[in-house]
Amino acid sequence: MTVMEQRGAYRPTPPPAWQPRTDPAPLLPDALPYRVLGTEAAAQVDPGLLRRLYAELVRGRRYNTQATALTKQGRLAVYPSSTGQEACEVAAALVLEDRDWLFPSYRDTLAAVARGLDPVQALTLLRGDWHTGYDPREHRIAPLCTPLATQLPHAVGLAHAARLKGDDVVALALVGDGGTSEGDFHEALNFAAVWQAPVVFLVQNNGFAISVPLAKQTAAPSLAHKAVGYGMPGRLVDGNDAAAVHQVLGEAIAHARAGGGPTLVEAVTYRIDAHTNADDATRYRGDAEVETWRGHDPIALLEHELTERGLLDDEAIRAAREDAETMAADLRERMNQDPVLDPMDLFAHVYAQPTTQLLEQETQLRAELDAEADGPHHHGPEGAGR
Ligand SMILES: Cc1ncc(C[n+]2csc(CCOP(=O)(O)OP(=O)(O)O)c2C)c(N)n1
Repeated sequence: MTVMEQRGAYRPTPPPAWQPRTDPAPLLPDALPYRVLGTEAAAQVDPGLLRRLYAELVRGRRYNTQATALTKQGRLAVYPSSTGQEACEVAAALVLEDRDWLFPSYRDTLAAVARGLDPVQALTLLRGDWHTGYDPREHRIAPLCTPLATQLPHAVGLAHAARLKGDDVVALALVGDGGTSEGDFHEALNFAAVWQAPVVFLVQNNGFAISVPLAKQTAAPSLAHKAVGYGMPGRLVDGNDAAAVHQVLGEAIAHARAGGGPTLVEAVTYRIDAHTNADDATRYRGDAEVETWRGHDPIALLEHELTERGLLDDEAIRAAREDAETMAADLRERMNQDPVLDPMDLFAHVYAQPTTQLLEQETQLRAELDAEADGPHHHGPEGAGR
């Protein structure tokens, strides 16, 4: 037998007990971010929904500029702006049913406001007044999460528990591009897929994790591709196309609700403002890049579609802007009032059973406040202890 004949006779067999698993092909994201506005798909979208999205985008942009202004006036400690990302924020809020849950990060106060949360309550945490500032159960909005990606395992846990209880609830969790490099992202996606939990992950890829550009923190072909390794579908969408984000999230939520399991959606967008008011973005990115993205503005994209098709006239544009001004004036006025706070509230709702350390600190603070109430000169040198 020749060597070639021997080779021909060789039939490799798979390792023992190996079984083919999920076919990765259907899980792969599209090559290009999905678009609706400016395409034929736009004609399929309910004009009422497009107009609603438009009004909310205009309001959302105004909310962002007002909140940023409040940081400059010392009325808000910090504000992570979502200017440029309003399409993701608004679509995420509008696509959910009342019974569903939203799991936001610190950048997503707008999503919470668009879901119905009072704008002042949404900013309580960022003003530094209170732990969360609202009752998460009232609007089914989990606390705004500052530790990156910790909201994701919470979302999976809630979704899985709801399914075990037979409740028709889907959880939508928001996270940034930087957050996808966290261990919590991995654990959340892994368990979500293993349990087929009714949860949808929306990654707002806004280009940066503070000053770190995406290329410096992941080598993945796209963030949507990360889904495939966990065995769930990944979808790539233009994050500035509100109709596209709404559609893709809507499909993912319907899939989850029907028992089809989780989806990872990557929305490609851009953070127009600095990371927060404490960041100087000119130190790590050029004006030209920002200008390019201004040319792909979520409000302009939708306004163009609506006006082209005669679905929005000057009067409707004016009404949307006026409504946004009214919201901003109300926010300004209420945020300019000094909040009445009880420092002892610091200890409320931290643990169901307070720790010994916490109880000690509580006693100490109580004593300091009592001493202060007795007279301002009782605690030694000026400013000591405070
Ligand atoms: C666990 C953890 N590590 C680090 C930080 C500090 N930190 C705050 S925001 C941020 C960048 C996050 O970027 P990304 O996830 O892309 O979200 P974006 O702020 O762009 O919305 C970092 C590193 C944090 N909040 N939590």
